[in-house]
Amino acid sequence: MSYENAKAIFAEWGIDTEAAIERLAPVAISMHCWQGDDVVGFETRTGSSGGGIQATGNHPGRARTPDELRADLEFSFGLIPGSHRLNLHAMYMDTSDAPDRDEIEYRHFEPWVDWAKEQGIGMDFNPTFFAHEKADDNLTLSHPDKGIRDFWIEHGRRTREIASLMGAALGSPAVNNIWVPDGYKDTPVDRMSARGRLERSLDTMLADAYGAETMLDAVESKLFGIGVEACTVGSHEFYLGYAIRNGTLLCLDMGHFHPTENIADKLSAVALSLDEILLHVSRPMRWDSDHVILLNDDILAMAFELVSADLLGRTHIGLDFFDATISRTAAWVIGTRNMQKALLRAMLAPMAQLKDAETALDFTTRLTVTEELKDLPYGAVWSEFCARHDAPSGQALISDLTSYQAGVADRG
Ligand code: RNT
Ligand code: ZN
Repeated sequence: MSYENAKAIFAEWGIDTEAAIERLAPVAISMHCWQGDDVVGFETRTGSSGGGIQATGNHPGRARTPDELRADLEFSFGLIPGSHRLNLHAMYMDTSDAPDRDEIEYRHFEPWVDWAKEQGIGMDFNPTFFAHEKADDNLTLSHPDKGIRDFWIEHGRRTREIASLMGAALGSPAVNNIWVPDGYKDTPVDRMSARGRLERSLDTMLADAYGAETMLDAVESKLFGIGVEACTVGSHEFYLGYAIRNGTLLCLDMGHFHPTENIADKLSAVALSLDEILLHVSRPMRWDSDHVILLNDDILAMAFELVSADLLGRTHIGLDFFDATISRTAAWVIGTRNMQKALLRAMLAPMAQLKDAETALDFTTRLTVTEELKDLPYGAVWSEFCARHDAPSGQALISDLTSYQAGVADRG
């Protein structure tokens, strides 16, 4: 179907496709660097895997150097309509030095910032509290040993300074997201002390003040992880309270709740108590499996809530998935485009009509409209959006992805 025909069909519903296309364009998605190399990073001095983060698969083409990762990112961003952001983890330093986590400095990340400047994109940042010998017990900021806590506090303090310098250099605040793996495999007897230690470590780590125009702090909760099945110190309740008390962002990762919980439902609830929210959009399958996001009901519900509750202005949309069984660049491109497609669908909904029906307790109309909407020609509007941003869709997208993957398949 042509865009003009689709536009006319949406117009019959009172929906302005041009307005939706304009509204979607400035929504920047923060694409996570770690899909490109299976969360390995570029440190030379650590080889530990503590923290329970694991990618499955050995598909050819894993980026082994910062230059390879940047090349893959440039290619991928080229196939994603609009201008987006790079979300970098501290373990992705680009330097010939070998600083330990408590020794990192801005200069170790400067090549990334220079590259982002060239690309005209913003950056976000993350301390890396895993894949390190001092995280092998799955305890970092809440470790009973003060020396280990101090090591990780220093790491976190440094990432905040680095994020602030990144944000200043790029003219857009960098969200610095804190996720720690801390927890217990078996049932602990003193959860309170562990949570007290985590809180005090965070307080110390966050003591230095940085302007919101350069850096924003976020804290990410989790239900459980591999190796910490019994108790996660930084649970949802812990961080919800922490974020409200301390004015940080709260990061909601879609893989970090019970499998039947509706994460989209949480947005409007936490938004009443928080200024800003960070999302890790992900696709858990039976557990926090971090599959590439599909255009499925969960993502559509999340996008719908962001638009319906008018939260796009205070929600940072980050992605968090990693699959090493498929082309890594295809994973980025497909996942990021799916997030955009979901937002486009939400922006093409007759929101006022639906809200009016609900207010009038006319649930029949609400149901009829939401179901009829599913047959509207979203694909034609999406292709038009892609074309206006010089991004391919359909067969052209597939052939671009396939030929790039063929070019990286011989990486060792
Ligand atoms: C882990 C968290 C965290 C990580 C990244 C790499 O369960 O989701 O966000 O995936 O920091
Ligand atoms: Zn996450």
